[in-house]
Amino acid sequence: DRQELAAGALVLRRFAQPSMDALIRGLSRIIRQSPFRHWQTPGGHRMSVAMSNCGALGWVSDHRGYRYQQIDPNSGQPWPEMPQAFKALAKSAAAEAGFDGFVPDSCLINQYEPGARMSLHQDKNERDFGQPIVSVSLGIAAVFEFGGISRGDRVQAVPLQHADVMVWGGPARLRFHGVRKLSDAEHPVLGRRRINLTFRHAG
Ligand code: MD3
Ligand code: FE
Repeated sequence: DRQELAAGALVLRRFAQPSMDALIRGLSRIIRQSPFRHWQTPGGHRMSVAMSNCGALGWVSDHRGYRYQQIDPNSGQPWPEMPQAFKALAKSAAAEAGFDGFVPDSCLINQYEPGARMSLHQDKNERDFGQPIVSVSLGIAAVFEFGGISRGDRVQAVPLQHADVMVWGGPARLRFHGVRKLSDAEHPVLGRRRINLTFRHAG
């Protein structure tokens, strides 16, 4: 099941289902090595979403700003290696949207507990906006907000469920987006949370 929200914005419903066991095993290994933590925004606020990363580059935020870096600041070590099953899923989803040869070097792992949200923003910390972004939703359902190229443009509400995958490229790459405050629910495998994997070629 395939839905084009706008030019360059593709939703692939349940696309991650065949890889689910490997994704969950990979996730638990990563989180043992680099546990979820709440970054501070450059303005000094604690983010409601807890984050970790795997792959060569990890997205971090602190009083100095947002950036990608090779070292997990909490451990002083490189981020956990990106599991093969993560790379393979990101690559095949990107190919579905016409981005053959996508090789992610970064996977940001966002954990939303009930009440957590992500306000409307653009992803602008990557070097090459010609590279797509692939995102994978796991756990309880959330409402994704998909806006336009200006902050004030109207937003489309997109319900996202366990195993749904989205690919953002080309004209959609710099559109505003966010996640509505998560309602309380329980997923049989992941419990009372939503996890989102975001694959990028950041370097
Ligand atoms: C649309 N995460 O980490 S993923 C983020 O569900 C982020 O955790 C959300 O936005 C989440 O930056 C949404 C989907 C996504 C990612 C990047 C995009 C949608 C996008 C870039 C451009 C347009
Ligand atoms: Fe984003």
